[in-house]
Amino acid sequence: MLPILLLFLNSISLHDPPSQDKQLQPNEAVVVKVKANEAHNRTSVQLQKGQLYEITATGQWKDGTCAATDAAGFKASDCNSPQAGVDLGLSSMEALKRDKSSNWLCLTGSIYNQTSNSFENILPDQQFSIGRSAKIKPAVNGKLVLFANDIVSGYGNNTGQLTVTIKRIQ
Ligand SMILES: [Ca+2]
Repeated sequence: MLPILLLFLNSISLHDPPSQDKQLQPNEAVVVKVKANEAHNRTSVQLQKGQLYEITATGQWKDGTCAATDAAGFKASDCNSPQAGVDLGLSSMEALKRDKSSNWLCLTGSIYNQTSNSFENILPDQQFSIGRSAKIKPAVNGKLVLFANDIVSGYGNNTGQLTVTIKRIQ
């Protein structure tokens, strides 16, 4: 009997999808790494409309030769200052930022209501600013993707990563 049972269990695990997106239970949290140089960091978390989540970030990342910053990001004038000694031309590109209203490299979230794990050149169903911490009640169900706020072509000179906790509160 035992070999047959083992074979049966084995066949079940073989047929599980390799990377199923996860729905969180109340008070359940997951921790993910979010890289500054990736335009779409998959979290494998599936947010549900109407539920309440808290997203918090620790760590630092950098844009080019600008000073390192945390998840709140920085204003172009802080990088372009004489003290910093550099000018990436950020102040002339404010209108091209993926989230125009928040800082450069501010931690930002997107929700994609789709089954595909391809996010390039697809507009999210919802996008929101997070910074160091934010509470989010999604307006749609979907996959949570995180990124450093930058221009679409600006990820190559970013370095570092944040540790981000996604917790369902309600
Ligand atoms: Ca950049």
